Amino acid sequence: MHILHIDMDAFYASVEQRDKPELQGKPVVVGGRPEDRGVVATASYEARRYGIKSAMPMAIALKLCPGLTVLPVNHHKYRRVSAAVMEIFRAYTPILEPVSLDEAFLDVRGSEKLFGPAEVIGAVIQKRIQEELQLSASVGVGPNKFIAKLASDYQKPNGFTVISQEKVLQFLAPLRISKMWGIGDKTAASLNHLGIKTIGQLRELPLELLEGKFGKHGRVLYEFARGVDNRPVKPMREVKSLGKEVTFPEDICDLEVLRRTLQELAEKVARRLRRGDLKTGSVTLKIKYPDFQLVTRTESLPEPTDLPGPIYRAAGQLLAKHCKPPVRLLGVTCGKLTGERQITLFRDEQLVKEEKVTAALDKLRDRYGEDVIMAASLLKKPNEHS
Ligand code: TTP
Ligand code: MG
Repeated sequence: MHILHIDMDAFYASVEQRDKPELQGKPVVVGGRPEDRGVVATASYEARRYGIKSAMPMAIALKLCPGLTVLPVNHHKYRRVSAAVMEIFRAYTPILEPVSLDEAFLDVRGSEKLFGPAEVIGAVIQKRIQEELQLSASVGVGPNKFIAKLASDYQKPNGFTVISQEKVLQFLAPLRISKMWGIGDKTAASLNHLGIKTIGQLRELPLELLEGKFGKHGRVLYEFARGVDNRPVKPMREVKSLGKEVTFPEDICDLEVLRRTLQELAEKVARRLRRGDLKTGSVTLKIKYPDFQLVTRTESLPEPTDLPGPIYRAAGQLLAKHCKPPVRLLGVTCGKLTGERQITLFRDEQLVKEEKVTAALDKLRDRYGEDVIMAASLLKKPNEHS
């Protein structure tokens, strides 16, 4: 019993209710606007009482609960809160596997001598999240990931469920198969067809039948039904660099095409930096020639950035200096990543402007997808390029 699964309750909505006390105890959802055909990202537990759920069209949510407060998604804020939650987790074990912004697995096998048994660690973490962040989390403790995840879900919100090895079979038996990991609508429908609704009933099916019906996945179902799960908690490796590259369908001689490709790569890498709340202090240009010879050149930046402009300019200078077309592959990698917000006294006018434009573009991308917009210069024909 060394595995914890911790999941924040109604995460986005709880963060908003915490920051706007007048919304506490009220039905609140976070998501897209009904006039944009937006959907619910998450609903407060008060809103769930009206039948409102994640992924439901906002227009329907408003019909179910006319007094509903609808708030936009504030990714930046949730990422910040998520980082604080993960930092609390990390204080108790380095074997930490974040699954999404608001949930993670922890393997505390090596920490129990120091902090006490797994359930004590779970209780301490839950209390710290409440006291330090004014948010509630549900904690599951079990012998493996599968059981810990079901346990954290068992008594939400603010749940605390410990399932020891001896209790596993008894705990699983009445649970609906749709709660099981890896059972999607299709598998569930096909099992329902056999009259199987609970994990206890699933356990009665022989291995051969499950393998015959679901292939490799059949064995997983067989084992999960018995509470067996040998997947390790995989600690997240620290991100040291972030890069993006393209191999051209045919070798490129035109420097202008290479420059535009660089700009696209810079846009993408910068967007990934912003998503991770990271800034880069160095840019590496990677060039592979038709004979597979590989050249990399690195340039430090005057100040850390998460904007495409400075990344593109540094990469472009390296390109002008070192590149001898034709080129087979081009890549841009950002290194020297930092997480902390840097305060700069002297802001470059152009950068301030770019920051504003980039933030506006990010909003559109969050709403409509990555590919809807690109920098205007990417749309220009080569001879129009300034
Ligand atoms: P969940 O942990 O699935 O949901 P939750 O934290 O809102 O509620 P609870 O755990 O108490 O049942 O997801 C975490 C966050 O991820 C959620 O607050 C919003 C976001 N999310 C979406 O944006 N879209 C979705 O469809 C889902 C399920 C979640
Ligand atoms: Mg959650």
